[in-house]
Amino acid sequence: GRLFVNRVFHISAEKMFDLLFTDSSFMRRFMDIRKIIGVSSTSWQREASGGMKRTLNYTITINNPLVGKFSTATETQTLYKESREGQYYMIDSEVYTHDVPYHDYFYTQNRYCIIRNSKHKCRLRIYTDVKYKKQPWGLVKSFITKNSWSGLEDYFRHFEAELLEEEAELTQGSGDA
Ligand code: YK8
Repeated sequence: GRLFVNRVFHISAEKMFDLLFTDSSFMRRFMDIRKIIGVSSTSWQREASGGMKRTLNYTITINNPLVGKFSTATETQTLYKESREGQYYMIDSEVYTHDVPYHDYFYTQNRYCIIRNSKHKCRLRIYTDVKYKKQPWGLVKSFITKNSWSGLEDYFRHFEAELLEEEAELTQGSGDA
């Protein structure tokens, strides 16, 4: 896997969770810019295991010439029961892209860790892995992996940049920099 984001933000852990994992205006705006459309989401539901789960469905716009322009996707997010409100949040997200070539072979697993650093700061880590449900032919596998990494890198670089903008807006004039 790869660590795409690893940075301290001048945003509290609680606020970071809200920005990323609720229907926040930040996420709505970001999805808008990425042309992720038709977003529907369940609410967070308690699991028997003690964790929480929610599922998102949406259509992504792809700019990879090898692939069609759109794909529907399903993202299942699990908030681990070890998470502590305001202190530490660990969320695993599994993303299935249903309309890309070889979609029945792979999915993407993103792990988000939000760790309280101080009252107004947290560290955000985003770790990504491409997972295989069945083993494709070697050449196909490297093709999938390569194309997934480039798409993911582009996405998370943009995501980090937008979060930095959000941080700047939130801290503006708050006087506790
Ligand atoms: C989520 C992983 C792979 C996929 C894409 C597939 C190419 C297939 C190549 C063929 C287009 C928002 C990605 C990047 C689409 C976007 C997905 C996003 C960024 C030729 C084999 C969507 C996080 C996420 C997870 C997986 C990403 C896909 O919040 O390359």
